[in-house]
Amino acid sequence: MDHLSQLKDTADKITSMEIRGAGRIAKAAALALRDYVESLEVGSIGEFNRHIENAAKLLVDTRPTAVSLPNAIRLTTQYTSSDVYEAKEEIINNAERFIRQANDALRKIGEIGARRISDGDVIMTHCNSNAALFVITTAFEQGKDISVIATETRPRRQGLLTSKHLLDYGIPTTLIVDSAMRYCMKKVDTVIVGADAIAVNGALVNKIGTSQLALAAHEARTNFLTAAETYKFSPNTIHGEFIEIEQRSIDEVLDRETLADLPELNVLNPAFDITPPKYIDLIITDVGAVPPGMAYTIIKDHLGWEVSEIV
Ligand code: RI2
Repeated sequence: MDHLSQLKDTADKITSMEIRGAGRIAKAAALALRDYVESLEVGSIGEFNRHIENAAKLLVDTRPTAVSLPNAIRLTTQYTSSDVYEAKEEIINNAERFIRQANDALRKIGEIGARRISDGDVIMTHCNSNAALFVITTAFEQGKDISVIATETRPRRQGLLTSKHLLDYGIPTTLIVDSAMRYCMKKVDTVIVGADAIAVNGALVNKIGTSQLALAAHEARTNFLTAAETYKFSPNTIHGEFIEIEQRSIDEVLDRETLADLPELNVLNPAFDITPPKYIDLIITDVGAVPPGMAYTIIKDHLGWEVSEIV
């Protein structure tokens, strides 16, 4: 397979969710750009720029919600040289740096988040978040006797991936259907989920059902944490932009036969929802455990975007 086909293959895998999870898609995009650039043979910097723009667009268009994707692509494709060879080197270095820092961020989030987990805690998590799992497994490796309640996470049932991962570590895990989250909340000490995006006001965009989980935790006075690398914060939201909620195929919800039996049925399949900052106790990032009100500072200090730059 040539490198453009490989790039398209990565884009298709992100769209179909064969590669999924906000962090994983960001790293896959950075890697795809690195490999693409390595093989790119062009005659001029103008041609090079056009190829990079097209490649970036192909990747960024795959999934609209997880801001990790445009952030990773922007950080990877920032180059200053007008010499093709040097510009290539810059992109390759950027991609490798992004992947290295993203992996390091997970380790730091694990360390910081594990301090919020006590011996004997019951933790509830939703969907399948690498960042949230790093917190849970780090706490377990520190010798804390913990157990986890994992929500199934319809329609794609990522809760099964989470359960398998935790069981492989030897962490006692119970799977529940999503609608049992409030019923089971009374047993829970801490809820921890991942993040597809954090807006400038500290609102969390994460897998559909997260906002219900946050409400149930709030009502029960249970801690609600989200684990988010700094590249999951959305710079565009300081420009007043909304974060688009991805609507996925209804085939994920019902099989074709059932749909054929109910031709007049409308089915919706929003992939994400928004949890207001007032329901979030802490955001566990790689630069510290911060309240949602610090989102702007993270965007400014760690992504380099400021309100003053807006024209
Ligand atoms: P990590 C996932 O999205 C889930 O919503 C999860 O909470 C979030 O990405 C963050 O995952 P999807 O790709 O980056 O399953 O922490 O739609 O792995």
